[in-house]
Amino acid sequence: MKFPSEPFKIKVVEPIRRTTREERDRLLRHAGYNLFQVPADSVYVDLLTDSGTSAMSDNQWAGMMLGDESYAGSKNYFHFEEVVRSIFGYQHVIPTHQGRMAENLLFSTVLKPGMCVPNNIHFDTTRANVEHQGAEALDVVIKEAYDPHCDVPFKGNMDLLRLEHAINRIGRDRIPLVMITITNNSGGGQPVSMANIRETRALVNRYGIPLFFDACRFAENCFFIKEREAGYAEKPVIDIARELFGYGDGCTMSAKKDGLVNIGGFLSLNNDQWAQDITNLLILVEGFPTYGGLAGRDLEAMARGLREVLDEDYLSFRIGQVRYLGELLDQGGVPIVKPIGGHAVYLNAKEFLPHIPASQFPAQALACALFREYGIRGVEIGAVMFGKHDAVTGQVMYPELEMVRLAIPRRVYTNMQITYVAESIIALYQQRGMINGLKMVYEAPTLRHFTARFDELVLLHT
Ligand code: P61
Repeated sequence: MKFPSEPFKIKVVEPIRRTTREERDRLLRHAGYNLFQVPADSVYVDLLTDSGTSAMSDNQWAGMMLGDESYAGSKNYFHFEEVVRSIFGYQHVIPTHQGRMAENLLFSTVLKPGMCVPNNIHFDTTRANVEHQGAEALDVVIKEAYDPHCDVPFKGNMDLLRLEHAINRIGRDRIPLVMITITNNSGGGQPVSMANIRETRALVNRYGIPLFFDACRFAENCFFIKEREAGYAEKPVIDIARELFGYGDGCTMSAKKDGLVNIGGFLSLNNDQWAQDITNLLILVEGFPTYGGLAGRDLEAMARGLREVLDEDYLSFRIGQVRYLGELLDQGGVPIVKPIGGHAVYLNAKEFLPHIPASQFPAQALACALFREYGIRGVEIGAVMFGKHDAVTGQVMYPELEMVRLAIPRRVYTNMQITYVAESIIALYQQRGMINGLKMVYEAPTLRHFTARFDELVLLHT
């Protein structure tokens, strides 16, 4: 089958409320045109994120009932540790309540002001946590990643030439680690090839620099390797994952993605000294090392989710469902980023709304219109999330890509709901001329997209 059907049946349902356009219009104005500020129960299909929004399996829920809530030495921790070691292969397993805490613990331990972390593309929390230490977050993805039309199979790859130049320019002593984000969320959910990871390893080895993965969507990345990379078609995805992590020295993980849980994360690594320092900090800010900010039941759900996510029937349905949405949109003429990513379809807002200049936040305007007209919530990944003021001139610097991400929660929506999303976006595309630009009227100093407020520029383009 071109698009595999669901490899599960539904046992519990959550009703969704239908709202009117008038109600959504009112809510949108009240929210300052920021979709993070609208109540979730006014959303019909919520594609804001695939993070923490998965449906857990009956097996995971059963595991929740086996939570051992002992302060120290919970049996769920040992199960979790065993599962993480069996997939990722690193010695130390440090649970955290979610991914950004793993990033915070790692970077506050290994970074000093003036240092630098190269990554294919830092996700916003990763960038913010690096910069919070006074260090530089340097993106060194291949240049094709910035071309929404360039249809190459591993668009998340590191640009090894640029990486080597950066190491020589900055100096090995100022780079405590190199990171690779799999899949590359900010570049369209694009995978990184095993060959590129192997070559990155060989390069950093020459300089004695450790390699870490931002592993949030590792199973999806490994499935793409199986589908697209020569020599991997017959390999089980779990073996691909083991090989991949074998090229690294550690990883940060938000289990809210490929851990198939609603909350949880971890940091796993081999360096004993770093692990000790991180654990000391963990005790200060998260909790005892055998629960790290989570309940025993959460650790059990995570342990089970990490195994389930490697099921290949699940993965082919999962990647297929995202591709199904992307192909419907593409056939309907809607400009999307190619190739279709692992967890999301990205609308190319610059081409969707050519009448709205970059200074009027076309992707934010598109995301708002999609909510107002059809009750669908996506997320802006463009100038609101990544735009910056130059520190010296104060001038606004715009990111190259201006996108609306439609992230598909795992095991949550049926293909009929996905069809509704595609048909709605195609209809919106046909009336795109009526969408107005926005003016930002409030921004916070960091991670501004969560709380920014806008006004609609109603008359400017008519
Ligand atoms: C997402 F609008 N991602 O994609 P935490 N690395 C990577 C991520 O994708 C990621 C984290 C680290 C989210 C949630 C999100 O401004 C936003 O468990 C590649 O969320 O702490 C999270 O993991 C951090 C959405 C996060 C946002 C921040 O939707």
